[in-house]
Amino acid sequence: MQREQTFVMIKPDGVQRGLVGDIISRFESKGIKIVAMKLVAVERQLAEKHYGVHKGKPFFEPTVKYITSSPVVAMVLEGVNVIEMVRGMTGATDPQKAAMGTIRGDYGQFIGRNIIHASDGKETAAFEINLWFTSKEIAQYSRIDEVWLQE
Ligand code: FUP
Repeated sequence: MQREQTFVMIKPDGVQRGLVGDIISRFESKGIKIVAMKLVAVERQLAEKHYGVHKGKPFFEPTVKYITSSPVVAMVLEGVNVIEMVRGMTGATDPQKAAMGTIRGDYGQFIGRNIIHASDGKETAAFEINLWFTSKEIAQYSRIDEVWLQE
């Protein structure tokens, strides 16, 4: 059981629609630890790097415009198997296809406004954490309920 970290961003629609508290609450209630968090007015250069793998695709430009249109909440979450667990909580990329009970399934309707981003693997998580945060911004601490999360 290896502890790992993942990068999560509540996108502009999530912030504008007042969903930040509800979304963070889901992670907290699941027992996932927040180790870094900030509100960011995203610059174009950062957005282009973040979505670099999609450069040249038709949705690249609209997606960059979307996440630079209004502030986002960026965070690093930590826990055992947290990358896969958070992707599961996030749901399918297209909110129309995302299962109810997932963040995109419960709060979204359209792929171009899908509320949240979460790293999709170990390498992506390391790249995105390093892109959005300095090591000084990431805290190391124990959560008091950690002993109650596992046998
Ligand atoms: P995800 O990992 O679920 O965030 O999805 P992707 O990395 O495949 O896509 C990144 C973002 O591009 C999505 F959040 C929304 C946008 N996108 C589209 O608008 N249309 C598409 O067909 C695919 C992605």
